[in-house]
Amino acid sequence: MTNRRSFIKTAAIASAAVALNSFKGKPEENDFSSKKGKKPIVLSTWNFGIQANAAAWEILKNKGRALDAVEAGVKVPEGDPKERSVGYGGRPDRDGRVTLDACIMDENANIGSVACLEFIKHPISVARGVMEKTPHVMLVGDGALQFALSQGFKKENLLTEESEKEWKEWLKDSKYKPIANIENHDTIGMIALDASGNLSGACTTSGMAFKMHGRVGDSPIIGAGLYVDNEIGAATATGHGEEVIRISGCHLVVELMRQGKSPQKACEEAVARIVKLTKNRNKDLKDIQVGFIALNKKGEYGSYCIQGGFNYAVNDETGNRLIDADYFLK
Ligand code: SD4
Repeated sequence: MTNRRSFIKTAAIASAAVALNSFKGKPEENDFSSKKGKKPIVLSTWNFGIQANAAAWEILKNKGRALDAVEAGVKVPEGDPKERSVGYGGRPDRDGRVTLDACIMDENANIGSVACLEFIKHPISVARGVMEKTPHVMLVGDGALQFALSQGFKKENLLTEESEKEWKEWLKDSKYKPIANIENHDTIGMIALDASGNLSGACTTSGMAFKMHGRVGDSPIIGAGLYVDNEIGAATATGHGEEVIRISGCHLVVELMRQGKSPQKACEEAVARIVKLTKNRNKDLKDIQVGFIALNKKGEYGSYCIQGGFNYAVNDETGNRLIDADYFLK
């Protein structure tokens, strides 16, 4: 039986729901699912986002430019040989070659990208060079290397003993089957909003371990692994690049925010798109991991992924912390 007190409670909840539902003007303001941050703020993928954010924060807290912050931030894991899917120490392709992908985008939609770049420890800085010093937006393979060398980057061996050992172990079966959150857990995508209210982003990776030589994932592709629209927000992705490219992932997330979705809802909808396509294509969702992080112009942010296990780091004036992303496959 409904007593008076529970009736009043139910009625109050119902009228609050009606009030929310009848608010049609700006859907985003009805949606409290995203987390609130305050500029300046920086977000990046995975555990090593903490160290990367710390480097970016040094620039952001001194009113520096988001573009400089994201470049400095992602250079931290790029230069760390212990990080096995980014830059130096990254796992090689099936021919034993470490080939790197990276891209960068600023508040004026300037873009630069390199793909399948060998022997250069900081592909993100080469991508920035492509953006600032060439008439193009993307250089690949030998051309990217040639450009890097012309800009004074040093040619180095990026295959560490550990990565070589793993590759030789892999060669015994030579089975290409990326494992969600294991082989593919190291791409760093970073997005930042600076004190002047400008957004920028960077993304860098050695891609899927033991990929075919020449394979390029989403990370160096503007619109797939990274997108920034200074009027709206920014997004970056990690995981199976093929799936992110299929839906133009980060451009989609930003466009969903443009339509009024919060960063959280935008990430959820992009993941839902991948889920649907995976089912349509009769593929097993359990074999796939994709995670998005998104930040809007107000400093609100969110994240969503297919499987549990993905986390991201957030740094603003309240500190630098790791957050576990919510996920679809529960
Ligand atoms: C790729 N998206 O090359 C990258 C891999 C990745 O965490 O994100 N790893 O497909």
